Amino acid sequence: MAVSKKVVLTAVVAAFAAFVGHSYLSLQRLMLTNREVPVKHLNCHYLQNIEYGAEDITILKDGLAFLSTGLKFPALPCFSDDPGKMFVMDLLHPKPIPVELQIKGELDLSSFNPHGISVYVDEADDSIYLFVVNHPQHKSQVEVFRFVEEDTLIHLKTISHPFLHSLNDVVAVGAESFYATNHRFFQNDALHMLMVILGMPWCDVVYYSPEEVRVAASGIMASNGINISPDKRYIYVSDIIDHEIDVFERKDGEQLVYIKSVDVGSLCDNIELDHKTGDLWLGCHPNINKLANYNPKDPPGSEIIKIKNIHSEQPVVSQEYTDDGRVIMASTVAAPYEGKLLIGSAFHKALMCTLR
Ligand SMILES: [Ca+2]
Ligand SMILES: [Ca+2]
Ligand SMILES: [Ca+2]
Repeated sequence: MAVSKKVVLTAVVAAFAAFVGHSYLSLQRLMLTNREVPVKHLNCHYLQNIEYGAEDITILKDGLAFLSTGLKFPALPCFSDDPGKMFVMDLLHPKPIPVELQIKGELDLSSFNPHGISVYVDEADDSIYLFVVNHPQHKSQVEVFRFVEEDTLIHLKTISHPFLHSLNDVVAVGAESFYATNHRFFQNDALHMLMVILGMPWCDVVYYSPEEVRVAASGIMASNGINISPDKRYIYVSDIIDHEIDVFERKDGEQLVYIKSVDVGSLCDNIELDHKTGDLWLGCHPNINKLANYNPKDPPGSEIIKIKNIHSEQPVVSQEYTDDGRVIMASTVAAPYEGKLLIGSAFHKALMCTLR
């Protein structure tokens, strides 16, 4: 009896040790813990007024850039206690400078914590709607604003729903409708970690309209950035810990049909599109362990990746900019516009670079 107890105990300890070892190795592989990228710079300068992160940036066809800044997020460094802010910048200006947007309406600005953003231009009357993922008190909701005059956002409404539980990014497809990503399935940290270690693809994309809220796509390990092709036919989602971009086709009735995934070899965050070429530009984390365990002496780096011809048989994935964190830490977004590139970060500064 004593012998068999010993055998069982030994087997349990061995199984536990094997699980711990397996977990450690899978986390290293998912977080690209041992990855270092050689520095590859462009001609860039820091944007004025952006010191505490511009997690998401998007640029309209007429050169107007919107930036969400000052994100506070569990496990991410944050160097300011101020609430988050929205900025606008005109890239057609000879010396573009981000200007803080004044927010009017009912929104509580003291807990404003903006994350992913998207703009919808209503072609009927050129109205500009800004959709912003907001985490007041670490909750998840979407704020809808209308951009008026040069520097004002009018808050129209707050959208919250049980399906919109762990929001990261949003892409507007109408003045009142959008797709949004949930980057985790479980709220509980231990269960979330277990899901990641076991590689469970349980994250989703949710479609929202005033008439209907439903899961539009699932089978994703961690859905982060989301965006739409210039012809509005395709939706792209970054499956950040699976190191790939998922491509979906929009069908009648806002049904999303999975087409394929493109490997990027990095942990890519937000997705922006070149309006003219349709190329995808990705702000990525070359080694997310350095972001999760922030050490100013060995800071998290930045990596900007471009995908050309994503719908062809052989998409071209190229590294356009990398840094070891000495210039810019933790890039989350890269937005191109007419030979310029804006690079934003989770908690650090933002850059404007020249592409040609
Ligand atoms: Ca976005
Ligand atoms: Ca995947
Ligand atoms: Ca993001």
